[in-house]
Parts: sequence; structure tokens; C-alpha cells
Amino acid sequence: MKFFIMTLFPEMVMDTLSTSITGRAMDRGDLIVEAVNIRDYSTDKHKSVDDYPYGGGAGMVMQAQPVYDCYESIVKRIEGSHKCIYLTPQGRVFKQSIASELSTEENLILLCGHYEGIDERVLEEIVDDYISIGDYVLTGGELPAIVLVDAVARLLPGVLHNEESAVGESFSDGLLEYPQYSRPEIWRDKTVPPILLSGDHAKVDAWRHEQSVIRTRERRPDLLGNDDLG
Ligand code: 4F9
Repeated sequence: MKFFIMTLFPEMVMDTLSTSITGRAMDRGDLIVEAVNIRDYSTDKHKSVDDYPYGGGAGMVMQAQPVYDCYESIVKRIEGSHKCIYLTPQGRVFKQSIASELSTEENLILLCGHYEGIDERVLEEIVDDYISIGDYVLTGGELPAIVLVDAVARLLPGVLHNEESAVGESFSDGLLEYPQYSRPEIWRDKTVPPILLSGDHAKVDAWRHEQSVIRTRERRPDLLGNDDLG
């Protein structure tokens, strides 16, 4: 899968995604990320990309022209299918099932806004999907884009080495993950649950599933369709 990220801060996106697992996946070619600087498409002599909002009000609005020309330059280079996503608090709220749905796309173009927003007319022309990563306002769409790429990338073939690690985890079955333990067997007088030392894999699996259900009921009852701890 290839991600194109339309942004005014390409180094913010590339520096972050070049770190750790996503960075190694990029080095291997299992994940391709290209940040495209919207400012490079400004036709203004001062390379400006924003202007005052019609109707007045605080802040600046990203202009349609550089965003549209940036988008067009990307689409021209894409061979297969693509989908353009604008990261905005006004979108559908991102969750694991959306990451899973997006992981089947050939090319994703992510649009990161800044200032008070982007001229509505270019959004109408190019955006296929509006996605929020939660009900809060950030200074721009870059962090949400990074979150989306990370969540989708780890579902792609080859990105995680352990084939099981993207399967038996939180949310893949709608439950939170069970508690984990590692050495030493006793730490500050706290022991490891004895069943994990038993070597009985069936019993370990049953215990872990039970812990996932208990933990989900306690911490995220909404995931079980409950609003309270009933
Ligand atoms: C985008 C916040 C997606 C949450 C973009 C300011 C944003 C955001 N989810 N906030 N620009």
C-alpha cells in the first residue's frame, strides 16, 4: 500500500513514520509513504497557501488552489485506485474496523489541514472520506494522519514480523487485551498468575479470554454494548 500525505509539514510526518516498526517497514518496501508539501504548489509569489475567510472571523483559511494542484500532481502519478481522506474533527471517528477497511486500498491520499480549515470548494472536489481520530481539536491534521498510517500499516502483510501479533489483540475480537507478564516470576512481592507457568496452553488461552472479558466489562463496558458496569 502506498500513502501520499498532503501537508505543510512533510518532515513532521516523515521523521515520525521513519522511526521504529513503520520505519523498518518503509526500509523493506512493505510500506511506502510519501509526504507532499502543499506549499510547493502555491502559485503565489510569496508561496502563501492561506488567506482571510470570506465573511470575516478569526484565523486564516487554506486556499483551494495549492491543495487542488497538489492533489492533481499526486493522482497523475497513481496507477491503480485511490481514496482521498481529510483528517478533521468533523469526520467519522476512527476505530479498528476503519483501519481494517482502509488496509485493502491500493493508494491512500491523506489531506492534513492547518489554520481554521480548508476552502470548502476543494474539499467537495477531492475528498472521498472524512475521518476524525477523536473529539478534540489539534493544531493540524499531521498527528491524525500519522495515527491513521500507523494503525493501517501494522495490518499490512510483512509489516509486523510475528503473524499472530495483529490477530489475537485488543479490538480484533472487540475485547481489550488480557494482562501480560514477563520475568522475574516475583517482583516487589507480586507473583505471576500460576496458570501462566503451568504449560497448559488450552488453560492459558481460556484464562486470557476470561481476563479480556472482565477487563473490557470493567474498563470499556461500551465495547460490550453496556453503558455502565451492570
Ligand atoms: C483531525 C482532530 C482529526 C481530530 C485537524 C485540527 C483533527 C484536527 N481528528 N484538529 N486539525
